[in-house]
Amino acid sequence: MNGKIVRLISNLYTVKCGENLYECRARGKFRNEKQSPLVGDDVLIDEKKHLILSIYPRKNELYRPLIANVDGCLIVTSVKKPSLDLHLLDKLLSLITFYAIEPVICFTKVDLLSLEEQELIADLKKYYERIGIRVLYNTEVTKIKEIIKNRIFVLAGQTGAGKSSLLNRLDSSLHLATDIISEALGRGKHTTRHVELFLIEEGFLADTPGFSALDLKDIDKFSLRDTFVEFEQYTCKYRDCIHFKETNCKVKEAVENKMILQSRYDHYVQFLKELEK
Ligand SMILES: Nc1nc2c(ncn2[C@@H]2O[C@H](COP(=O)(O)OP(=O)(O)O)[C@@H](O)[C@H]2O)c(=O)[nH]1
Ligand SMILES: [Mg+2]
Ligand SMILES: [Zn+2]
Repeated sequence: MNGKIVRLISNLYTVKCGENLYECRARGKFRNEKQSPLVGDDVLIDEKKHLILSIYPRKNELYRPLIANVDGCLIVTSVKKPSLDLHLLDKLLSLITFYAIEPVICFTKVDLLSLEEQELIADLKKYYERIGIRVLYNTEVTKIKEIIKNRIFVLAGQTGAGKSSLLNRLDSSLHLATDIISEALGRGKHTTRHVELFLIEEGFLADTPGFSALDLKDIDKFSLRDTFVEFEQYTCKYRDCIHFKETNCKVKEAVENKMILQSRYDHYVQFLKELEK
């Protein structure tokens, strides 16, 4: 029978075949082949012996969390408490774009802002949308569900940004613990390997926050440059212009003319310097 692995606790996999769930173990041969099934894998199982027999080819695999076939990442970004962190947002956008996964920005806690502050967030939303990134508010449950539909998404974002609350909003039967305190108390749970995909209507969302421990150091400077997708439309004097110390740089001109957001460019230069170190 064909199915998808939706949960792994210690060495026990839960495989979803249509509407049914099967608890399976991985066949011994995987260990010899130094391969192991991952959450997100499409697999062939022997449903009577409760064994995973083989893994279908993967589109990609993430290490944190360990999930295969990831289509997108919801970057849960709080605008207050914790305050808006555009440096982190741009870093996550670059990382996710580099891994060829679709980033989607999800702003939370806009209700804590004054109307004036809300305008600033709306402007920011427009900028990121203009460069081709989808941006939503956590209140837009229907739109978020549409994006996840038939795909696998992971969450990213700081502690307290509202990731668990978002999952609860998407599926009120989940009752996930929210708040920093309950999360801190739950730390012990992470000693066993536990990765789980929640079925949100017809899509999957991982409960484990991804990307937080990753950084950009494995990326070369040209790849970093290319993750800033809005730079691509400018043709500089030098074809391999890195838009930093070069003269006649159209990207730097665009920053001066406010066509490119100053914070985006500043973060780009900061990441570039981190790579050079
Ligand atoms: N006012 C407000 N509070 C929120 C919102 N989303 C989450 N919270 C609160 O922020 C705190 C942290 O949320 P949680 O979901 O645990 O964050 P996580 O660490 O990213 O999983 C909790 O007290 C939530 O009730 C929101 O949109 N507005
Ligand atoms: Mg949480
Ligand atoms: Zn340039």
